[in-house]
Amino acid sequence: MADVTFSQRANVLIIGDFNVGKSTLINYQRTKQFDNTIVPTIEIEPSTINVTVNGTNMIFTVKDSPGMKEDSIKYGRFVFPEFQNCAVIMFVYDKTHRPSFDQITYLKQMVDELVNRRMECILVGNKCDIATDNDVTFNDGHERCAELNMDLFIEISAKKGTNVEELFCEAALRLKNMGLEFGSTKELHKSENNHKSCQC
Ligand SMILES: Nc1nc2c(ncn2[C@@H]2O[C@H](COP(=O)(O)OP(=O)(O)O)[C@@H](O)[C@H]2O)c(=O)[nH]1
Ligand SMILES: [Mg+2]
Repeated sequence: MADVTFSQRANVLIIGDFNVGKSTLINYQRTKQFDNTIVPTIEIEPSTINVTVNGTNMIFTVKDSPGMKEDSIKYGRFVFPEFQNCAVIMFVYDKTHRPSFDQITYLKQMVDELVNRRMECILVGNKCDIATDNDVTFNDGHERCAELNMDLFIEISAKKGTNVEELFCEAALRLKNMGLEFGSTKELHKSENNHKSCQC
């Protein structure tokens, strides 16, 4: 008889300045490889990622987004509506580019203004493989996470794959613990062999 597990779905939105590595992050989690031919993202691009935590299969619809550049009004019209139907938002910055870190404050304020419900907000410092002591430090990220009342801070390298699996597993675990109250549905689902397991 087929192995039947309880499977859950959730929307995950990835936001942050352009060039911080949002698309590279999603691609790495899907393929376990770095792709340096990724083209600029010009619209919301959904893709599916499976994560298994503690025996529960979770299906994430991960929505990639374009960076804000200089037109924040157009960006708002385009990306802010996506805030309404996600269970997790990953706020990504580039450790080697401080303006991308500063932009996180604005983005989190917009989320707080526009969304009146519980969701998981995860602060992600990317490009730790090339960051130096002069760049945005772990402490900077840690403090900003607390100041902005976010739920988790993690540093990753979407190029090397450092902490990428951990990031998605952590998001899945948190949703599992929350009982997936928002931005998600529950359904019975047959387990498949290509679902990624992790040590969470
Ligand atoms: N060294 C390094 N480069 C990265 C990393 N992640 C992304 N990049 C590079 O940063 C550039 C922008 O990446 P992209 O994913 O298109 O950024 P997006 O605009 O936020 O989607 C590309 O040249 C990537 O190869 C990383 O973790 N380390
Ligand atoms: Mg992109």
